[in-house]
Amino acid sequence: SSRRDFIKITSVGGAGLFAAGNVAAKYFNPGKNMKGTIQRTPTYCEVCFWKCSGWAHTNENGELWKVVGNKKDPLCNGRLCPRGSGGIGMYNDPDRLKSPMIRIEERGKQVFKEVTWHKALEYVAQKMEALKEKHGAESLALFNHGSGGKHFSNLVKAFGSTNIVAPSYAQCRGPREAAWIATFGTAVNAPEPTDIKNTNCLVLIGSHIGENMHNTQVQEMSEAIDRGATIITVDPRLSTAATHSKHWLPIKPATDIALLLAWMHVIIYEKRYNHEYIEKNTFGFKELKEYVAEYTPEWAAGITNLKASQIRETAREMAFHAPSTIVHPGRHVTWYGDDVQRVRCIAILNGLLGSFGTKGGFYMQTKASVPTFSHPPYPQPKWSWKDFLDGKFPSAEINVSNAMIDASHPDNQSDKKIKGWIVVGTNLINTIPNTPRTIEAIRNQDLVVVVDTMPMEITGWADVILPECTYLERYDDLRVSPERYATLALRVPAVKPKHLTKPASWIVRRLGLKLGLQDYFNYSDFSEVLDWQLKQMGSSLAEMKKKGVTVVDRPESSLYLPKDEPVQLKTKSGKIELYSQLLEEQGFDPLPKYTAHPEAPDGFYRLNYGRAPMHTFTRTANNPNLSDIMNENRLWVNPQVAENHGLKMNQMIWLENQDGVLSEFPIKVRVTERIGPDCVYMVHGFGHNNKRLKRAHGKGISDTKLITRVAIDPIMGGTGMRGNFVKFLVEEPKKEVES
Ligand code: MGD
Ligand code: SF4
Repeated sequence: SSRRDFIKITSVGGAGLFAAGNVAAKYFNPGKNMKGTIQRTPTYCEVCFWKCSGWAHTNENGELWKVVGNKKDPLCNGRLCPRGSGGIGMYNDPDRLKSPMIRIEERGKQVFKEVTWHKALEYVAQKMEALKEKHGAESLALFNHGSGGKHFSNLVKAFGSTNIVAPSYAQCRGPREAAWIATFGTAVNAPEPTDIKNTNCLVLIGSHIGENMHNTQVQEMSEAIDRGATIITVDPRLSTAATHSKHWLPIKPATDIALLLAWMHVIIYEKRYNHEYIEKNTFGFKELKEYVAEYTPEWAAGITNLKASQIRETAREMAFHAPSTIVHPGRHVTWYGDDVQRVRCIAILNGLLGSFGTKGGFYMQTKASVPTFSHPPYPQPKWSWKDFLDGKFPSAEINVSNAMIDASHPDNQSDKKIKGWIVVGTNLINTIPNTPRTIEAIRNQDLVVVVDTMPMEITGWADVILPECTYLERYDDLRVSPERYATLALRVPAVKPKHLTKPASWIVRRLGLKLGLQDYFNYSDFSEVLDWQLKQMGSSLAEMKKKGVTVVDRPESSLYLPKDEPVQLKTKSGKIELYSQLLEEQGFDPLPKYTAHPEAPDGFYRLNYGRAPMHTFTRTANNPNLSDIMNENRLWVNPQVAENHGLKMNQMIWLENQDGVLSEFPIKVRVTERIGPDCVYMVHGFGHNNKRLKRAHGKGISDTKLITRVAIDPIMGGTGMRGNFVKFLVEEPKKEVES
């Protein structure tokens, strides 16, 4: 198979590499007059957080036409993914929030009245003052995801709280960051520094690049496939990546650590590592060698349902290509509660293969540094989330969202309590597992403010809804991602905000003024901040508006660690810690241990979930362009399982989990050989129950609602979500479920 049917990314010209005919045409605004002068305005995409930079095109009437990639941006190489091209659907969505609103009935009943911005912000400011008076400024938490959150962080810190949190840590990347820090002294960060462009062997463990559409990774992987690089995919499901792999290992879910230990065993006991490299650069090789002695491929085969010969063969192949081999750290890695240790295994393997800081392995990231616009120092809070954790989750480098739910919950016995929420750009109801607990925490708040572009499940629980305009209608901070090259990308409004929506930068400034915090917002429009920052860096807003992106070149040699010198890392030993002294000191296993996880009860199947290339989490389900391509999720069921339960293709069924929780809506069955008999699979992000989402309401089901059993990682607090089991209900259940 070639990249042609793998990659589904639009090119600058718009014709693109779409497999299914002219799907790209759907992304252009139909019926708009495209004659005359076309304006292009720089932006960077917010449909996911890869942040590809692009150009928004408007016609002579100032109407938005299309968004295309910026050729100069190494994060997209001039091509946006299907979601990014469909970004204008966020702007055009008729269901968008249109006005500030205040709740007029009980929380959660979703009865609001439209109010002016003045009234809404007066209300919020008054409630915030009351909160400070009664519980202290620290009782305010900011839940955020995306660029609006950056503006609100400034406000919340100026107000006196550092209880700021995003789901991208404890529901996503957190375990891998902790594992990497324990092994290499540095986090993986996003975008991942995987040198796929130059690799000869890419190993994916439950990381489905291609369905998980992160632009440059997908582009580089497609090229790697064309170059004939070896792809090894470990997934209980024949994912898109698996179909393009030389080796597919259909592992029994929840047993990955056993496989990873066996791979180490083969590499070490068959002496397929570079002795000199290991000697010079690693710490704890002897301990690791002794430790994995018993973890033979035969041992792992019994646990993983894989063949010992295949485990051996794939380990040899990885070692053969080393150090130009990447064992990918994954992205959404909060699965079973021992996730730091699973990713530690991945890190150790990369350490054994010598791929860290090596061409074709992991490059060393770099990043532009932007001067801070002057403001007074933030007040020192009396307590922060670290104090609330009180030594729990010692490897949590940043705040843990589920711990903030605990701090907000009525059962919180500590004197450190969260009593007010500002939620910006995150649909917590469908994002943090164990929804009933999130709702109990919401009910316990004195104030809930939600800043969103759409009426989502979380806005239904707000006291005040503040409608933000979309990324195509606003300025935001400069994009500075850690990458191969230091880059800056600019976001400029291509069109005026629709309805009464406003940019987060405007909202926080107005709120700041009402709270007497004007010194923290020393500008009248956010463009002044950008211009000042760019001028400090020798450019200007006017110049960047023409370029959209600036790239600082870098000699290739500086991308990798010097070959002849020993590594000097920020670990305790300064070396790659195969044996982690940090974890040992924190009271955890210094070498990762395999533990068996609970199995599905009779008649139940493990609920597995993932991504689709045309959607991001829950945020895109109602997008007119993207729902046109995929408007519901389906339940993948193995043919044998389907036969045992009498299920047919496209039959609508309901699900019930191990705790008796029912799906709110039915889901269509997809009978497919691509999934094994021990789990079922669905794409995350569907099953919306907010009726204001006219396109997405009741389409498919929400995996989150069925995730009521959560295995918390003791090392950093991540929420393991894959230990939930479902059974099939062919008739609509009678029981009403609270949403
Ligand atoms: P979404 O669910 O897409 O992502 O979780 P979230 O960040 O909560 O919700 C995004 C919200 O932002 C939506 O309400 C959307 O309307 C709003 N929004 C979009 N654009 C803007 C904007 O410009 N401004 C404002 N103010 N709002 C905007 C993601 C999180 O979910 C992550 S990172 C991962 S990896 C986890 N994945 C995951 C999973 O796979 N399965 C389950 N069950 N749970 C998961 N939770 C985690
Ligand atoms: Fe946008 Fe796609 Fe890039 Fe994500 S990967 S930022 S959705 S173009």
